[in-house]
Amino acid sequence: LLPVESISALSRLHPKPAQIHFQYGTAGFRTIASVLDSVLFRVGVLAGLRSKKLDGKTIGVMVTASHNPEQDNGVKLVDPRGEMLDTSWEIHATALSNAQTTDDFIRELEKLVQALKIDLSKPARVVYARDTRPSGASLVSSLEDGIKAIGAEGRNAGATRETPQPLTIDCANGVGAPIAARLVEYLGDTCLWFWKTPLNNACGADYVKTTQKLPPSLAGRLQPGQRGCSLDGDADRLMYYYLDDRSHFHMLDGDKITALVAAFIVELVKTSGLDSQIKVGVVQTAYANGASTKYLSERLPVRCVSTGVKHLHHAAEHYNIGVYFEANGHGTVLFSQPTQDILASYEPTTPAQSTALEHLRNLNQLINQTVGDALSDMLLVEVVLAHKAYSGNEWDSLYVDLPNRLVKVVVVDRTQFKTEDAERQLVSPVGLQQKINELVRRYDGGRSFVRPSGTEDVVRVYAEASIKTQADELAFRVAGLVY
Ligand code: NG1
Ligand code: ZN
Repeated sequence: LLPVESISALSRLHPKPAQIHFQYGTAGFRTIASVLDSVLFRVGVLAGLRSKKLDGKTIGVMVTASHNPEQDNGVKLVDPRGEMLDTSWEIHATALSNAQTTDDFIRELEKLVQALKIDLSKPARVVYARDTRPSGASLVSSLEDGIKAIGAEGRNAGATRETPQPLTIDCANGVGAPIAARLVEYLGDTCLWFWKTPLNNACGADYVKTTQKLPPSLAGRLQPGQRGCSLDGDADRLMYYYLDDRSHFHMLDGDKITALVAAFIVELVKTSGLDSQIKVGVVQTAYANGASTKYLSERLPVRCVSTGVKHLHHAAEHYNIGVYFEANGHGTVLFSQPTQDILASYEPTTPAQSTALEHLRNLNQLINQTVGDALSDMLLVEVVLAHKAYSGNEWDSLYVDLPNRLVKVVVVDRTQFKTEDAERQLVSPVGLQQKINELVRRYDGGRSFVRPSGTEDVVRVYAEASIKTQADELAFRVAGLVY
């Protein structure tokens, strides 16, 4: 019942070097990488047998030599609940790895199957990964041969880092376009550049945010799974988006950028061992999606301020590292001067701390802390996505946006509308806020506020609810109260 033919054929591609004795110990097999080829193949077969023995439960295989020098490598097996391989199987691993010829190997396997009464008709599943050693890729392919030889189902959980999909940049044909063109020369195939439409016409960050649609000129260019971004004409706003497998459009706005970047920085500060000295905080406005506020508040301090970059920027200066993006894509990250001094002088004590510190120092260089540089923001997003190996979909899944609706109402005199509490409460016209509150209470997950625009002669009404039709309805009913 053992698939002798497939094992023999593949085993001959991975002969055991003569005069070497292998030993499966606490660290699994670990030695100079150049002699490990046959071991990896045989571990693949063994992992399949172990999975069959455990009724098809998944066995893990990790290809690494941990802190050893780069020219070493190794492999260890992990049992289904993440624990070390059962010690009684270490002997089997050692015996299989030392069989000199393919025939010896087959004989050892038959002995093992019989002695342990392994039911070969059971399914087998193996999940594997490797570290960054140069020898890793070829050792993993030997392992895959072993997994294939025994007929197990293998899943690569991180043996190779996939090259990120190229980014499509829409600069709304504005001032970002010639700069993006120069950037593309440096970045080569990793980003595509595009500026074929008239300035701000059915393209750009504002078009994306207000219509929640892909700029028509990108239709057909952006492939399913790919991400793109739009800057506005003066290149101070940034909107991301991607098409899912079914070509559905998903927008990743300033709130999503905040969540991505803030979570990444918090993680680096913690890993670097600086979390008692460097406090990271977020600034938002009332237009931030409620789901983003919830996601962020569970992780770090969040402040809400009045609309407009000057308010956000000022509040962000009160944190050691302050992250702020308006939902519409204006924003940046600020590192206070004392924080920059700490980053410059801090002496890490472990390799992990040292790597995280280096990332923080580099971020401080990368980010244009003078607000209004959407290309710098874009590079920041790209860096985080690459580090986290996130696709658009994984980024989007950090939290799920609450359905929302923004409407403009033309009124006779917008100066009648006065607010407090970071524009979330109307104090004038008197009595209007109570009416809004009464309406909001009737909607599941309802939230709504009204404020006069600072840039247009209108009053803006924002509403959120747990379902889209309700958010729309709430917005229009509040608009009805304002009008
Ligand atoms: P007003 O018009 O005050 O809502 C708009 C944006 C702000 C900010 C400013 C400045 C919304 C709801 N409002 O302000 O976020 O970007 O323009 O450009 O997006
Ligand atoms: Zn702008």
